[in-house]
Amino acid sequence: MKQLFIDGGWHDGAGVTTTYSPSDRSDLVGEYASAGAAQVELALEAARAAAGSWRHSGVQQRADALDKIGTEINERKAELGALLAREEGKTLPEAIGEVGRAGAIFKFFAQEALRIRGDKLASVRPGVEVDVTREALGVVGIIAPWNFPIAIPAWKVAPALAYGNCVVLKPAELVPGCSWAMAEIISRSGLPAGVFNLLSGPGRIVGEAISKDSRVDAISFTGSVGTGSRVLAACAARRAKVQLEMGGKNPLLVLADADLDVAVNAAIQGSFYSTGQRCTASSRLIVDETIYRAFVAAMTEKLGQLKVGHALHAGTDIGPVVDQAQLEQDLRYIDMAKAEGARLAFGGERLPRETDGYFLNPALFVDCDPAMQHTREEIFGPVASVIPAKNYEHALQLANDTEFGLTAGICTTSLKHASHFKRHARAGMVMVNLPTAGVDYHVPFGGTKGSSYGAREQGGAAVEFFTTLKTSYTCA
Ligand code: UN1
Repeated sequence: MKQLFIDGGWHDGAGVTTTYSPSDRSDLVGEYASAGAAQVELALEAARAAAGSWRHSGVQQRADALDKIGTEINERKAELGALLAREEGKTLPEAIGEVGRAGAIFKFFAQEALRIRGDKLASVRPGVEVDVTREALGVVGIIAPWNFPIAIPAWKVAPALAYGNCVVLKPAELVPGCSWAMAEIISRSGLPAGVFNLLSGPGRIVGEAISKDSRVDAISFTGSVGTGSRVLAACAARRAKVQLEMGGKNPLLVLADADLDVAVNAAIQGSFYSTGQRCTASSRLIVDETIYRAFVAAMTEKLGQLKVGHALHAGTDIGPVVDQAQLEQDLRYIDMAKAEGARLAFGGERLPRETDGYFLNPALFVDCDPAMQHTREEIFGPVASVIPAKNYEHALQLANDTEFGLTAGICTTSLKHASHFKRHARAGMVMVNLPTAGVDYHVPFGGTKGSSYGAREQGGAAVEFFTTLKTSYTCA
């Protein structure tokens, strides 16, 4: 059994979580200790105790540790990618790519630790100088989702450590293995005891405890709207800093002048790769009437060529759905879409394979009306809705008619429409002639409206969440 990492040592939990591959229910991935109240207590005490000196640690020490972690993650990309693909079900190439992204993130933040900037200003009072500096928050609780089992923990843990914070990481219960592997690498990176702690376990025990405990200065959360709202309420009640990344119902516009191949590739990738299990997925395909028939025909043809299967098998394009509950949710929405009168142009049924896994044929619904419920709620599966639009202005209005605002894409050869869309799409990230999912690691990530709350993640923007400002006045 793989243990919890607390205060520089390995500990048993209150229970054990056994994980099985969604590609093959007979493939036992691992047994992981699951924290109870006693382990939460140990970890919070350890993190609190370490925070006092870690906040004043040298930036070279932080940079060296993060760089070492990044190097080992990169060196073990194939092995860790295979673990990720087995545990979560994304295809091996996608999984290896995600591990590489995690390695790159650690190396990026290793360097960012050396670039913590401040300002020096003249005071309005002659003879007085003002320094504005950034300081660590203290202890940061991290609650990570299952769909990016190593990249999301990495993009929260690396900046937290780089800016001098101690960390308590709670990975999603479905994917403790990738965080365990990352924690094991971190355990050998030279960080002092208590600076990084791994608390795998259930949300109702670990997630709730760290959200409510005053020893945790801030929470960085990625997950569902429902859980995010509970985390927000717990943090608000005790005035803790919080950042939330939640759902999306991201539009991808296909204008009359789009390059059809570019649009179809963007839509296939954005809607169905990673089995559609991304908050950045292109779940609403808003297509100009003049190109509509050609687009739908090209999409169904392309979908027919995709191989849905075991995440580890060569040639698989789309892996399984992550678990039974998610599969049931996907199937419920597929039934709902049919009942609402959308036309199923492709897929939507479970697929038998030689192994017992959660294989679902990607579903493409066409002739959808923007009032239909399945076009308004996040499904988080390989299900996309094609909505016809009269022209660009209509498409833009449909794109923004959502409670979410994470990403928005447009396929067009018109500079005028692309530029207008970049300014008018109500989303935190806009993509032109690209899928709405699949982002760089060195630039800000986050959304508007119901998708996100608090400061942006990733890139140089991460400093805003993981530090606080101090203004010092000196009369020399
Ligand atoms: C991506 O599309 O590259 O949970 C990243 C998610 C997002 C990450 C998406 N927070 O799907």
